[in-house]
Parts: sequence; structure tokens; C-alpha cells
Amino acid sequence: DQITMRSKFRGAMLGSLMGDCLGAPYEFCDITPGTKMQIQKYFDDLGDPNLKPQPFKKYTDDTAMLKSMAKFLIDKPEPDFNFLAKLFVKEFFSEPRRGYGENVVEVFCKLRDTKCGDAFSPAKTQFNGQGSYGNGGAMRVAPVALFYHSDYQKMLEVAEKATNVTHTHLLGVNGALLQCIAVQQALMIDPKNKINAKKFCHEIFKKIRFLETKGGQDRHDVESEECTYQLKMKIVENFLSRKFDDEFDDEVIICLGNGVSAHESVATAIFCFLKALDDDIPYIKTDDIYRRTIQYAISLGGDTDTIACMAGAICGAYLGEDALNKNLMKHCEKYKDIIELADNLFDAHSAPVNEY
Ligand code: F2R
Ligand code: MG
Ligand code: MG
Ligand code: MG
Repeated sequence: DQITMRSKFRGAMLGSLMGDCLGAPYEFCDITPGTKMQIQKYFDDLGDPNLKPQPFKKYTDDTAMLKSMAKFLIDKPEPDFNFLAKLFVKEFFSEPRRGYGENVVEVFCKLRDTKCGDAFSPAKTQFNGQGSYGNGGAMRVAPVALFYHSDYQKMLEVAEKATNVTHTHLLGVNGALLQCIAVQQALMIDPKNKINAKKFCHEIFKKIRFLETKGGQDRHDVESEECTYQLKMKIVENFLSRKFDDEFDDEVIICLGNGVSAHESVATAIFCFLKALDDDIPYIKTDDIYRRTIQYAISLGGDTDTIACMAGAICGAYLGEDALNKNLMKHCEKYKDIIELADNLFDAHSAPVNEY
């Protein structure tokens, strides 16, 4: 259904923006039980229809790069990664103070100095040739999941290469693929149907295991980086069958993480979405599934803008635009531009290319 899909594109893009904007004020703040109550009040206050959206909650690097990802897909019929590199560079040098990762800036400088002639070279030299495993690939990948949702292999191929412009470490790349898979899977579910969280989680587990083992047999060296995300998804599944108690959040943070590394944040974002489908987080009081998702992500602390952005993209892709709270939305910088971008992405994806 065309209308539903258009709404889901908007939902994923806005869901991502709102997680970023609303999560940014709490990035790496100390979180105590008191802070969790403050965050509840922060959302209650922002949800008041009479509160003027001044000043806006500003978006950060997460959304700046997401915008470039969408333009990259919209403007050319086939992916052109040098063009993507140019968009990143242009965006970064026009607004460098958006809270970018500490090391990714080196990539932008090298890309600019080489006029983006080889999109893939600068990133390979990061961290003495290891490449970055920051969550910067994952935080911006949602447009790829939307655009290629009906061509799974192409989606993975484009997601990997688009990540490689800044991130080449296996964990950075597989983290972006994990997020991409989660968004695509959420997009394909009718929001009228309630999600079976464990089943959803297990589907992702099977897909990421297939990628990590390159379609081969189960590996036994499960400690290796090549098995990181299948292990994380098993942990997510286990947490989903536990009741919430006083230790719950601390254990989630220890086992799944809340950091700037992809392996300490992407599975956490997926977990936030799935956990928030049920209303059993005692300090979160709202009937709104989307709000519950990002409020929970923010309440876990650490890299709040990015984890809320990723969880928000997944949740928005599932629920669509209409389920997102308009009062919260209007506080987010440039939300109208994001709606337009989502529509352009939708129109470009459904435009008949090379059909005749
Ligand atoms: N940068 C921020 N927020 C400020 C960070 C706060 C600070 N850490 C604190 O504790 O207060 N937010 C934005 O950055 C994240 C996305 O980063 P991205 O794009 O992946 O950048 P980068 O620089 O490539 O990686 C980020 C950090 O990850 C660590 N790292 C990555 N690869 C590594 C490797 N191979 N070896 C060692 N460390 C590695 C480094 O610390 C990088 O600086 C998002 O949160 C976004 O919102
Ligand atoms: Mg950010
Ligand atoms: Mg509750
Ligand atoms: Mg962040």
C-alpha cells in the first residue's frame, strides 16, 4: 500500500531525527534514578501542545550525515560513492560544530584534500589502518534500508560501501548492516499487527549470523569479532524474557553497552525498540510507543543521541509518521525538511528506472 509506505518512510526519517534532537542534550550525562525522572518530565513538558518550540532542539552529526545519505540515493539513479563523499565533506565544512566523532574529521579533511577522488582510501588509514568501529556508519544507514527495502542483497551491498566511506573496521561495518537489517525488517511489518519481539529478534539474529559467518557453518570461537553481533542478538533475546527490576538497566548497559562504538550501541538500540513495545518500564509513563522507545534509549545514558536515533528509526519505520507525537516533533530542528527528504526518497525509490 503506497500511502502506508510513504508514511513509513517519513516515520523512519523523523523517528531518527527526533531521537537525535531529543537525545542530544543528554549525551554522556550522568544518569541516576533522579535523572530518569527528570527525563520523564522533559518529555512531559515537551509534549505540552502550548509549549513554544523556541529554541529548537538542535540535530547533531547523526542527522547531518543521514541527510547526505538520503540525497546520495535521491539524486543519482545508481549509487556513486564519490558523490556521497562530496556530500559528507560539503555538509561537514559548512557546519563543523554538529558534534561529529573525534576521528572521523580526519577522513573529511583527507577527502577534501584529494577532492573526493577516491571515496574509500582515507577511511582505511584510520586508527593505524584498523579502521573505525564507531557507530557513525549505523547512525546514518536508515535511508539505505528504506530505499532498497525490496532488494535485500543490493541494500546490504550499498549499506556496506556507504559505511566504508568513513568506517572500515569489521565491527563498524557489521554494526551498520545490523541496524540496516533492523530498519528494513520493521518497515515490512504492518503497524496494525503487534510485533512478536522475540521472533523479530530471532529473525535479525539469523540474518546477522549469516553475514558474520558468510553463509557458512556456526563458528565455535564465539569470542571473536566475527561473531560479535550474533552474540549480542542472543543477549537481546534473553533480556526480552526478563522482568524489569532494579538491576535491569545496569545489566543492559554492561552486556549490550551504551557507547560510541557500534558494538556497544546498535544491539542496544534494537533492544530499546523491542523492550518499549511493552509498557513495563516502571519509570516511563506514557502510552506512546515511539516516545517510550526513545525515552528508554535516553534513560540508559551514554551515547543517547545516537542510540535514540537508531531506535527511533526502527520504531518509526514500523509505526509510520502518524504514530509520532506532533508536539515532540515540532521541537526538532528542521523537521519539515526531513519530511520533504523522506518524500523525495520515497518518490525516487518508486520511480520506474530503466523499465523500457
Ligand atoms: N562524538 C560524539 N560525541 C562526543 C563523544 C563524547 C565523549 N566520548 C565522551 O565520553 O564524553 N558523537 C558523535 O560521534 C559518534 C559517531 O562517531 P563516528 O562517526 O563513528 O566517529 P569516529 O571518530 O570514527 O569514531 C568515534 C569514536 O569511536 C572510537 N573508535 C572507533 N574506532 C576505533 C578503533 N579502531 N580503535 C579505538 N577507538 C575507536 C574512538 O574513540 C572514536 O573517536 C556518535 O555518537 C555521534 O553522535
Ligand atoms: Mg551526534
Ligand atoms: Mg511504565
Ligand atoms: Mg552520539
